[in-house]
Amino acid sequence: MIIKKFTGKTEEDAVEAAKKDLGSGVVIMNVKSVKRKGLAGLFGAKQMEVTAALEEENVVQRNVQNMAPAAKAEDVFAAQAAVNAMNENSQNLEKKIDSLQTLLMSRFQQSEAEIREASAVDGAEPPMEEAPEEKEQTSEQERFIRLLYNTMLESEVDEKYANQIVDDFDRVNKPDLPIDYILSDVYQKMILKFGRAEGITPVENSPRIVLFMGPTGVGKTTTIAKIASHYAVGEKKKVALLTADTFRIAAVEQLRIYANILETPFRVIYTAEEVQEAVRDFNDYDYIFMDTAGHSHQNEEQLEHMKNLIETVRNAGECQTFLVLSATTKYRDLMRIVSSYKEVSDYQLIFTKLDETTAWGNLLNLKLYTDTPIAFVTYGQNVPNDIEQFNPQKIVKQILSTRALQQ
Ligand SMILES: Nc1nc2c(ncn2[C@@H]2O[C@H](COP(=O)(O)OP(=O)(O)OP(=O)(O)O)[C@@H](O)[C@H]2O)c(=O)[nH]1
Ligand SMILES: [Mg+2]
Repeated sequence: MIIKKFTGKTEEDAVEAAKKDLGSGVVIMNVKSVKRKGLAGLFGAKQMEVTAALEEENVVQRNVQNMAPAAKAEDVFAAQAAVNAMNENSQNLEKKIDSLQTLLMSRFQQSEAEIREASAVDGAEPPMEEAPEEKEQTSEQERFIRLLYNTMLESEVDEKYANQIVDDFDRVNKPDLPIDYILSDVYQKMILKFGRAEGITPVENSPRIVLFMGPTGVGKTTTIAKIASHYAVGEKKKVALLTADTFRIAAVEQLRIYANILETPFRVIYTAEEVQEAVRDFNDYDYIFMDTAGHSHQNEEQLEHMKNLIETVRNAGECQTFLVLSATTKYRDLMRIVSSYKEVSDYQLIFTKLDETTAWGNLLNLKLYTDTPIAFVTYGQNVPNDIEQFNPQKIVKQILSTRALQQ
C-alpha cells in the first residue's frame, strides 16, 4: 500500500493532486486543514491536506505488469516491501497505531505464555520446539492473525467480513513477515474498506436540503439538532428546520424547541405542496434540515409514505438523504432495516449511540453489506457536542481493541 499526503488550496485541489500522482484508484483516508509551510503560514494562510492511499493490489499490479510469471510472488512482495519501506507516511501511520500494537502484543504474549504453561502441565513438548525457525515464525504469525480475527469477532465484525480481511492478508503473507507489519496491514485494509463519505455538501445559489430517515428512537431528531447547531451557530449559516413527523405532537415540539434555541425558522410539513412551498420560501437559505417520522421497517404503508416523501423532496431541490441507524441494533435487524430502504438509492449512513455499545464491528458490517459510506457518528445525548464526522482510523482502533481486551 502507498500512503501519501497531498496539499492544495481546496480539498478538491489536494484530491486532484493525489489522483494525478497515484491514479484514479486512490482512496482518501483523511482530510484536514493545515497551516502553510514557510512565511505564508505565519500570516495564517491555510491549505487543505489529504492523506491518500493506494490499495496493495493496485501497487502490485503496477509493479508486476512486466514480470515473468515464475518470479511474480517473490518479486511482488519485494516491490511491495520496498514501497512500504520507502514510504515515510506509512511509517507515520504505523506510529499512530503504536498504542494499539502495545495492547495487542501484550495480549498476544499473554496467550503465548498460556500455551507454554498448558504444555508444561501436560508434560507435552512445547509446540514447534523442534521445528525449523521459519516454521516457528509462520506459526507465530498465524497465531497473531487469529488473535486479530478473534478481536474482530469480539467487536462483532461479521465472520464473513473478518474472514475476508484475514484472507486478503494471507494472499500476500510471507514467512518472515514481522507481526507489527501484519497489524499495520490489517489496520490499513480495514480503513480502506470503510472508504470515505461525502458528508453534507453545500450547494451554490440554492439551499442544500438534508433529509433524515430511519427507525423509531434511533436519534434522528437529536442528530438534526446537533448538525443544525453546527451550521447555524458554528458556521453562521442560514438554517431552516422542517419536520414531516406529524405522527406525534411531542415529536413536532421536540424539533420546535431546538429551532427556538437556534433561532431558526421551523415548519411542519403535511403535503407535497408544502414541501415545495418551504423550499421556495427558504430559497436564500444555506441548509434546510428535514426530520421524518421514525417507523418500523416491517410497516409497508409507512415505508411507502417515506419513499413518496423522499421523491417529493428530491424533486423540489438539491437533496441529500441520510439513513440514521443505532449502533446498538443487532446486525441481523440492521440488515433487515437497510433492506427495506433498497428502493431509496443514494443515501449515506449515520450511526448513533456509539457510547452505548462495544459492537463497533456493526459499522464495518453495514458499510460492507450496503456499500454505503458512513458520514457521521454520535456518541451521546448532548446537543450539540456528541457528534463527529466519521473517522475510520478511530473506529478501526476501537474494533481492534475491544473493551474485553482492555480489561
Ligand atoms: N446514548 C445516546 N443516546 C442518544 C444518542 N442520540 C440520541 N439519543 C437519545 O435517544 C433518544 C431518542 O432520540 P430522538 O432524537 O428522539 O430519536 P428519533 O429517532 O428522532 O425518534 P422518533 O422520532 O421517535 O423516531 C433520546 O433520549 C436521545 O437523547 C446518542 O448518540 N447516544
Ligand atoms: Mg424524532
